[in-house]
Amino acid sequence: MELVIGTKAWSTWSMRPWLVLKKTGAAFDETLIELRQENNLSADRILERSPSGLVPFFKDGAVAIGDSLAICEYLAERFPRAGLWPSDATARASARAAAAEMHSGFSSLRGECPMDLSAPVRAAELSEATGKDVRRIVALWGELLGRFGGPWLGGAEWGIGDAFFTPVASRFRTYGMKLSDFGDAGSAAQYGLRLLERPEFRAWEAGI
Ligand SMILES: N[C@@H](CCC(=O)N[C@@H](CS)C(=O)NCC(=O)O)C(=O)O
Repeated sequence: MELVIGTKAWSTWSMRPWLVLKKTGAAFDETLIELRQENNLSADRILERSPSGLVPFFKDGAVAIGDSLAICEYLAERFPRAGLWPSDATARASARAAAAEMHSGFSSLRGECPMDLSAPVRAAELSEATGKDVRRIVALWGELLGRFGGPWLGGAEWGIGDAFFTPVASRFRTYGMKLSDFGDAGSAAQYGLRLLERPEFRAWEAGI
C-alpha cells in the first residue's frame, strides 16, 4: 500500500487516512509531496501520481483512490478487525454522518483557520460564519459523546469519525478557541484534547 500525502503541518485531508492507516497497524509506503512550492512544482509532482491533482492519493495493487473518505471506507473493508467504524449499526450511522459532514462542510472554519501544526498558538478573531461552524461541531461532538458513551464519537473505539475531526481539534488548539464560548459544557473540549493525545496523531506530528 502507498499513501501520497502533502506537507504534514498543513494537509488536513492527507492526515485523516494516514491516521486511519496507522490504526490498522499495516505497513505502508508514505510518499510526501511538499505543498506550496514555487513554479508549480507541487502541482506537477502531485499530478504525476494523482489524476485529480489533489492529495491524498492511495494505491493498493489495482486499487487507486483519490479521496480521503473513500480511502478510509476502503480501509474499513480491507481491515474489518481494526474497528474503524463502530460495530453497532446506530453508532456506525452516526459516526459516518459526522465524518461526511466534516468532509463536505465547515468551509468557513477551514478557510479562516487553516491547520498549521508548526504555528504558535494565537487567538483568532472569528467571523460569524466560523463561529457558527464551531458551535455546530461542539454540538455534534457533545451529542455523539453523550449518546454512545464516549470516549470517542462512536463509543469505545477510536475510528474514522475521530480521524476526520482530528485536524479540527488541532485548529481549536492553534487558534486558542475556548469551546465554552461556543456552547460546550466541557465534553467537547476534553474530546478535542483526547484526539491530540492519540498515538496516531502524535506519530503524524513527529513527522513535521
Ligand atoms: N475532498 C478531497 C480534498 C483533497 C484536497 O483538497 N487536498 C489538498 C491538500 S489538503 C490539495 O491537494 N491541494 C493541492 C495543493 O495544495 O497543491 C479529499 O477528501 O481527499
